[in-house]
Amino acid sequence: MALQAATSFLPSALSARKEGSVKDSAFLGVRLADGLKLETSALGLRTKRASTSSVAIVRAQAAAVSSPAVTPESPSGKKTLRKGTAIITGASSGLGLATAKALSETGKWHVIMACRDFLKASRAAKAAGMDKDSFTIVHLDLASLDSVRQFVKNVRQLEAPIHVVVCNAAVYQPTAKEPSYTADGFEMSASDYPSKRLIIVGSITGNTNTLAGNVPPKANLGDLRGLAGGLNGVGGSAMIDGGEFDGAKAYKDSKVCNMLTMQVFHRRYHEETGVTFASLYPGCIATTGLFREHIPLFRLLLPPFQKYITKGYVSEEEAGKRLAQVVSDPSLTKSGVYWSWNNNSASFENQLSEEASDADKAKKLWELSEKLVGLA
Ligand code: NDP
Ligand code: PMR
Repeated sequence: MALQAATSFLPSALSARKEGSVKDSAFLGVRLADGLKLETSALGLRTKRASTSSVAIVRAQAAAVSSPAVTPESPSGKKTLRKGTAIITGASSGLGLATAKALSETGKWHVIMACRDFLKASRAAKAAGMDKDSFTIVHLDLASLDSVRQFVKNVRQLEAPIHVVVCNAAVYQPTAKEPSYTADGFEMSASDYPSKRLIIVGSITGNTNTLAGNVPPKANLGDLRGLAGGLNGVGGSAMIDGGEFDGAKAYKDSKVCNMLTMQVFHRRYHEETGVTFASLYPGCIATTGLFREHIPLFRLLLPPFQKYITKGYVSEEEAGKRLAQVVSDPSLTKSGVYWSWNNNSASFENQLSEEASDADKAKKLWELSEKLVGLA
């Protein structure tokens, strides 16, 4: 599951365990040491004992903002205007890049492009015409927990408060006959401000309450026995439900995990921290690199099929604007929500499938993920 480690697995690594009245917060597989400086305003991960040194904090991560970032905390008492900072995983192409561009163009955001290929990200940002002062590229390979931990260290060194994290990176391996694995041995497919947000990109194809979600192979996590077995294909299955490997199903399953993970975050942290947790289906962005492993004929036919038959097509630019809206629009602060857009590009709160809203499954997914990344 690794990659969607980006989305299901990694975010689920943001754990907070109650130990008496003290709470540990960890992020992306990294538990933070006790006594770190508290940066709750930027993070949104605030604890009830925020002033005690035993509260562990995450400086370079989680949570979020809405547009102009106004803080009333200057010594003179005057309000100052400063930029929000958003981390976007997989910002080197497709939706992530389009969102980075849309945010940087507002002039109100600095984007940390969390990418595995520095050169590609740099070229992509340049080709997109992004102002070089509006972004920083920080290396992140989500297929390695060591890289994730290093990324957190690197971001902390930037000493920038992080206001939004967008878990966007993904791989889709529909033609793979055999599973591929991350460095840690997990199957690869398996992501003082007005508001603070953590966004995990979901999809319609993981929701079996839709036509698109009923195109075989359908998402189904079963009883999570494959995940419980380590998802490593060694003496166990590489699929979350414990079945035969199927690349297309692995992707859809990972999207269900993304949407479930968002809800666990919401239940565990929203009330206490005020952070908005949300997921979304941005539309079918049929031109992105997501389909790079599909046969050329499929890549040729998918855009017209989605444009003229399903009418689910959306351009990368439009999808980027949609995700940027979920990042920063002051009206989209509701937490625990899965956003979609209608034909007029108006956002609405959509219904998740029965499985993608199963609270017990979500809890089990979270707990198993915590164990697998060594946080529990
Ligand atoms: P792209 O393939 O264009 O973008 C995926 C991004 O993820 C790339 O930047 C890629 O980096 C990055 N990535 C992949 N593996 C890793 C890794 N191990 N470490 C770090 N980054 C990695 O696809 P999309 O833009 O379409 O996908 C973005 C999100 O949108 C995904 O979550 C996807 O599931 C979701 N989505 C897409 C839809 C669509 O129709 N396209 C529909 C619904 C949801 P690199 O450039 O180095 O390959
Ligand atoms: Mg789908 C009815 C609307 C609809 C929508 C919105 C999508 C989105 N798809 C729809 C319908 C159909 N698709 C139908 C009727 C078919 C059968 C012909 C169909 C087929 C299909 C395939 C083979 N569709 C696909 C594939 C893929 O390989 C893509 C996929 O499932 O990746 C996991 C895909 C997609 N269709 C979508 C979207 C958004 C995808 C992209 C993947 C994603 O969810 O991120």
